[in-house]
Amino acid sequence: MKIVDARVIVTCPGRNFVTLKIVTDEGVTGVGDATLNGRELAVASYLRDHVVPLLIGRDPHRIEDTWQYLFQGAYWRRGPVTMSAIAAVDTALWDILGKVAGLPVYQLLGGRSREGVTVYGHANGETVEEVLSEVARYVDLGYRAVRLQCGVPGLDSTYGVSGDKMFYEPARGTLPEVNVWSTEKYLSFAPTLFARAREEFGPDLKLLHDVHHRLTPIEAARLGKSLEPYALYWMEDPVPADLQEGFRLIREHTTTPIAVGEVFNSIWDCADLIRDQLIDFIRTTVVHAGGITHLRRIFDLAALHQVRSGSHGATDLSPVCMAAALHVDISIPNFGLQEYMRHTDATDEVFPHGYHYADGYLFPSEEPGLGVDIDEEAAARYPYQQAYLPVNRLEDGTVHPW
Ligand code: KDG
Ligand code: MG
Repeated sequence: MKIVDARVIVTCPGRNFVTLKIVTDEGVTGVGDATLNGRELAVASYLRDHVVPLLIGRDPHRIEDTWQYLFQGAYWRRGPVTMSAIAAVDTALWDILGKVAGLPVYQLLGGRSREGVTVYGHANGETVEEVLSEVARYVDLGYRAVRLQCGVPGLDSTYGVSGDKMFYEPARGTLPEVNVWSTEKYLSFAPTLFARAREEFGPDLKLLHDVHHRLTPIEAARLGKSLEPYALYWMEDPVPADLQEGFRLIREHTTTPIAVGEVFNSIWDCADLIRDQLIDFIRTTVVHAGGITHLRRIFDLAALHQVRSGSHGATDLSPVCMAAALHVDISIPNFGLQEYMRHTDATDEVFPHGYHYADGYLFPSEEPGLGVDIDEEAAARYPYQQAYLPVNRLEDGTVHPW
């Protein structure tokens, strides 16, 4: 079997997605997500101009060899653009392999380790009351875990808090929006939200919070300590992810579990964090961390060090990524939690998929391969629209330096 074609499809059914579709001489096809929010066309060009020509004529069964060939061969290693492009190829090859074998991809990864994939949703609102009523909505839908984000009194807008419910779209506009940030206001307000949530929903519901990299290590340590009475399942991205040493300081001061990794793109971004047990959850995912092959490598290292997975699953990761993530989640021993932001109806129309949600769990498709595809005719009806992620400024106008 040989690869005869690889198409890069850019579509915007509510938000931009980049998808690679690989076609073989036997007519078997595979899909991979290559979406990098706010920088989509860079990955599309990387694929079209530099990767697709290398794929034509290759044997699609050689997944590991293709991964190494693209990674080592580029010379310029790592980075979100390169790793998203490699991820798309890798994911599409696993999809093809599953179809050839007649098995869902999770069976090729070692089979089921659990019955369903526990997911968390996003409850966000401008006020505590609004957030709590969103949490109640998720609880009614059967969710066992919810991430809470609230507007900070005195600040006009906060990253991660939007009018969108059930899905989440931080990128918009032909220029980045500006959010204003105050660490002092945030730190003094955050515990109030979780005190109320515990009061209202009791001890069993898993409560999560995303700091979006806004704090210094000592500030994050203070936040973690102040949230200890409310037993969070995790505190996410407390400090900028590139400052690995900072996590040691947080760890020395608080028992609030730490999750990080959505902007990581390789095992080298988190090897020290995992080996030194400075984190509890690694949140890398298929599309930004080199595909199923590399994500498995990261999660296997994590398993050796009692670190669990918690893959990123925001709306800007396409249903192709979600489908692939679920095959990994259901099969690995050290699964923790999967983020699940739903997609719009238009996105679901462009990406028909067989995974489904029931009672707090997602279930991967049982079809051969990943169980997801792209409807190219539908995709063509939604042309690319430029959109940027927002920028944070402090109250005096300084661009937030981390
Ligand atoms: O594109 C950026 C989003 O994916 C990010 O803001 C979402 O932090 C996020 C999360 O945890 O889902
Ligand atoms: Mg996050």
